[in-house]
Amino acid sequence: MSLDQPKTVDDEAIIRMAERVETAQRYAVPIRKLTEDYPDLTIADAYRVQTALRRNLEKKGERVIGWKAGLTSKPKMAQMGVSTPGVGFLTDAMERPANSKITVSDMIHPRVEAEIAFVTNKELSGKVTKEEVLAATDYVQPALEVIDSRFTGFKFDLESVLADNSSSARFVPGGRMIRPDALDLRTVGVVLEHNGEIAQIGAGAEVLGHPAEAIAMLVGVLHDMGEVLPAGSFVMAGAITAAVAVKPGDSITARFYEMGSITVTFTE
Ligand code: OOG
Ligand code: MG
Repeated sequence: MSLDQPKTVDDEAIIRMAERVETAQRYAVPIRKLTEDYPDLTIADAYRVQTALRRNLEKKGERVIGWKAGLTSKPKMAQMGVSTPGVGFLTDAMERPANSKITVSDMIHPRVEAEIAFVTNKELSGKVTKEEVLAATDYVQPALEVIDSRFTGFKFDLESVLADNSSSARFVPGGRMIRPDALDLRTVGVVLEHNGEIAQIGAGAEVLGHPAEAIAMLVGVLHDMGEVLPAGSFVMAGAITAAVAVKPGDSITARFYEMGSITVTFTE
């Protein structure tokens, strides 16, 4: 992941792009991919847009409580046609409790993912190994993520999706909180059920070989952005399987081996 590419757009254009993404998010109205208007947008530029969006939301009172890695598994890369992982930020306003009803009318075309989340108890910065991630992990737990691309047709390229905060929309921590050394996270299986039918099946090793590798990747990207991962962060490692589209009336349950399960339902 290299963020030392040349900047192709000035700060004003970055701010305009961040506003476009924020407006699409607020009114749940899709927009064109940013690269249609800024074809030379680099990954570094895309993270500048994401940072501008983060600052705007913070100014409006949202609190960044953690981060997410995305596009870290082959099933996700194949589903989206993007083969490089990325990161996004999570705010308190995106969090929903397990067993809750999640509204969909304030999203464009939501999809659900089953993930393993890490809660840290030490700051992580720079280039770290998966062992260092595990040593800085207080506990791991299951999470559902509801992603919602702000782009028409849920179609994007790497630059556009990173600028769109990696499609972050809602997240639902749940299941059991367990010590990271109590289980081999590579062999934790997950069964994702959609309206009671099995929709996706996978195991933790889909995520860059080990979910902690995704957190190490994320810390490296944060470093390139001039940020660290503070102690007490909630960090999702990325979807283990392909994402499942949901509509009002649907229910989703993710059952994790030894880590419990999470159910949510969706309403208009
Ligand atoms: C990008 C976000 C992917 C994950 O867990 O892989 C993601 C997208 O697919 O819209 O959150
Ligand atoms: Mg995700």
